[in-house]
Amino acid sequence: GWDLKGLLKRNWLLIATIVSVLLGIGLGVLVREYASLSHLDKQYFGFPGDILMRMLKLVILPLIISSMITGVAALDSDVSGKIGLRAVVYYLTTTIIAVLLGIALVITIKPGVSQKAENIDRTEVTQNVNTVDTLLDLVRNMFPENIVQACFQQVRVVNITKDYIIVGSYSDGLNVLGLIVFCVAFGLVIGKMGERGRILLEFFDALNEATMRLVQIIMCYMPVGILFLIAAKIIEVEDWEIFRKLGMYMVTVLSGLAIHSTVFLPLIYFVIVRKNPYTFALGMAQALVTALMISSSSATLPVTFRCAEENLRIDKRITRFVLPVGATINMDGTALYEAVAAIFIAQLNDYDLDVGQIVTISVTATVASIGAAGVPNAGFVTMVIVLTAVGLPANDVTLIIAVDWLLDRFRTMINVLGDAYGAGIVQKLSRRELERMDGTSDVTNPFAL
Ligand code: DAS
Repeated sequence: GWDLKGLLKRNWLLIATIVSVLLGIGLGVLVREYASLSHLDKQYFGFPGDILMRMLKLVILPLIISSMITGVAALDSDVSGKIGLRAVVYYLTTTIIAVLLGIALVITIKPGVSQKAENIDRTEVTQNVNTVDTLLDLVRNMFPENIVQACFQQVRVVNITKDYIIVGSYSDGLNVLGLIVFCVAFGLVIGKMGERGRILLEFFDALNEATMRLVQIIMCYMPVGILFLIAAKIIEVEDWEIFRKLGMYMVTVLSGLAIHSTVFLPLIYFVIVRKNPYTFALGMAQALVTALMISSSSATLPVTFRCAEENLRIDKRITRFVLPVGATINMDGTALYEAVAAIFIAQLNDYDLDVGQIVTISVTATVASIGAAGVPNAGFVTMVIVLTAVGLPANDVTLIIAVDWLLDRFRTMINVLGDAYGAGIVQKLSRRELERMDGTSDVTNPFAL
């Protein structure tokens, strides 16, 4: 029969989030109607929400450092084989395709751009910075001269005179790109150090676990924070167009996910495996529905395994590596979502992104999706990294947070589908190694040649 208590217990955070979104809307509307708050009062009202945002930003630094270093160091031993390497190439390629698709959609649909104000005040503020300098700036940021400074400052080009580039003004925030480059290099070195590197690896591994536990605690506060963030937003809102924009934002993310999962992934699968990609997806149906229900790739993993091995008959030696690693690092849906969300926030703020910033968004969205754990709302937490990287105001995530519980489900579904296609593709590419491994070809396996 129905285990209502168990159901509530497992989904309490989701239920609390939805309830707090509704309560937040109700509270906001009530206060707006019946109380006249001064500007100061409104700020006080948003206080619990501010605290949530501060907590989310607080974990960024340990999160980037620990997850990047451990991720890269662990890869090194697993990927020694060709099978692992193929999987990683697949993960990266599809993630980047997803990011580019997201960027293309959000730039054409323009969900965050006001319809009315469009051509009114566009007096070009001609900046003295051209594309080359922006890109140089980007590369310069990748190599911070001081790792401690990179934790709170970002170097930017200020002024370009005729003959000199003066690098000097600093903007607040994290030099995310610089930290990532450092951590990847550091992780690679640790992975290659053997025994002696193990101490460091264990240290960062423990740091990663501790940080994730902190994130879990923050998640418990999230319903309270969300309630006030939303209520405060509704109270201060003057331009109701914001809800049209939010709707368009959701449409952008969902259509991106739809295109990626029904066109791009199947196409790649078909080109390499030469089998019907939609029959393949049907075989994964149960895992996809599970992902949609629980918004966690990691928790869906047992079902993903079952579908891949029993319905699609993918070799266990392949699924054993490709699925669990994929569930933690291969997140096409999350990457697409993060890129769209960051550019959406830029559009809301009338913030013109230059080429360097778009590149930064692509890189950080890819990396942030790799860094996101396969648990509910993880992509939202790491999205703040993307915002910080290009200096966008993280406070605007209020709107995004309100609908995250819904988008999270769909992107998780695409994350799981991406892992599954990966297993099918890697199996096809690795048939020689597999045959050599068991001496004979696997006759029960329809994918083997
Ligand atoms: N929900 C996560 C997953 O399991 C990722 C995310 O939040 O984007 O895939």
